[in-house]
Amino acid sequence: MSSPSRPRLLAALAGETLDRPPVWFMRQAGRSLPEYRELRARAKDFIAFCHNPEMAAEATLQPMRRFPLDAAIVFADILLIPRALGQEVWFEAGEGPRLGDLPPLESLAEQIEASTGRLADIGETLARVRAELEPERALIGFAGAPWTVATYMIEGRGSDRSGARAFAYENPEALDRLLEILVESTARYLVMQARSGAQVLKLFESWAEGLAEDVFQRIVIEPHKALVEKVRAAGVEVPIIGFPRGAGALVDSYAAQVPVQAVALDTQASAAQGRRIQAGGKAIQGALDNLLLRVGGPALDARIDTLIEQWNQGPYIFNLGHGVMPDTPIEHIARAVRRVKGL
Ligand code: 1CP
Repeated sequence: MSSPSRPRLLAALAGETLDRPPVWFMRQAGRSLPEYRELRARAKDFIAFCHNPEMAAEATLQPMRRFPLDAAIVFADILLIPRALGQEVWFEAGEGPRLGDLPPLESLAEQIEASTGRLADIGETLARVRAELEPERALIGFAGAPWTVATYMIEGRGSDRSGARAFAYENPEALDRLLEILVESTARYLVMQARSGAQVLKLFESWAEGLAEDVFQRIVIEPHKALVEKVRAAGVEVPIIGFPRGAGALVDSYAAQVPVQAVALDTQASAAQGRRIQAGGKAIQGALDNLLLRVGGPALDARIDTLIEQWNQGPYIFNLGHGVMPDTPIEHIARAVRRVKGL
């Protein structure tokens, strides 16, 4: 069993089966919380918010005060990397991210070294949060995975990714070069986060769906392997969670090949798929439907119990299959956390 102050999340990531799983939620900070909306209204814009360590630390800690969660995730965004590499990024109110034209790849590459320094504010946020957070609650750092970040850089906005997938077929060498640049800059960013207090790192491959097996191998699995290897080569030993959202049947191949400590599963993952990954020596995380969290009621309670029953025979981290929706009632989040913890 874990010692009283060892974070439960770290025990699960070390491969331990626990009496109950650690619990945290993707997008636990953010628009579902009134205190977040109030804080957000005081920031000049979303990017300035992410780069303000005082405000970002506060946003990170807000859900920790409200709910008995086992982990905090640093308040930042996956699109800070393209901006640090020199591509323009802004957020249109109510519409989501917008990016300027993709700069020439070699000018992006020239910015790799400087990009990590431009992200130092996020390290400062992590240090502030770690200093305030109780020792038994873990702090997670994160980055977007190369392909997911590339889809935004290529398309200039959130999309159905067909433009980025077509680019992968039409310009394979350019895409491979872009992914290589993102592997290098993201590895440095994650190393910086671990050195600043992140005890766990998570790679968000939010748009892994709809990829043919050979393409998935080339643009998801290989870059993830290279990234994890680079982080390890820098001497960083903290556990890493990979989240190939939408990978479907290809999740097994991901779990078998990418040397992460845990695979986060999306809402569609089957019980058997999760158990196979655990049997292969990795922890799993997930996969409550974020829509069910919004709906609440007896169906939510029942699904929470089912997930714990089907997966807590091995190392398991309770979470959603995708982030908390902004209009999720706070009482549902509180109720779900209490139920997982048996309170
Ligand atoms: O106005 C606002 O408040 C902006 C809303 C918002 C928030 C709260 C954005 C814009 N990003 C964030 C924070 C954020 N983003 C966090 C930290 C908060 C937490 O998890 O508690 C994290 C981990 C992310 C990661 C992120 N950003 C992902 C990967 C996770 C996922 O949901 O799949 C992605 C795809 C983004 C891009 C992004 N940033 C913001 C939005 C609205 C989006 C999605 C756009 C789209 O749908 O394409």
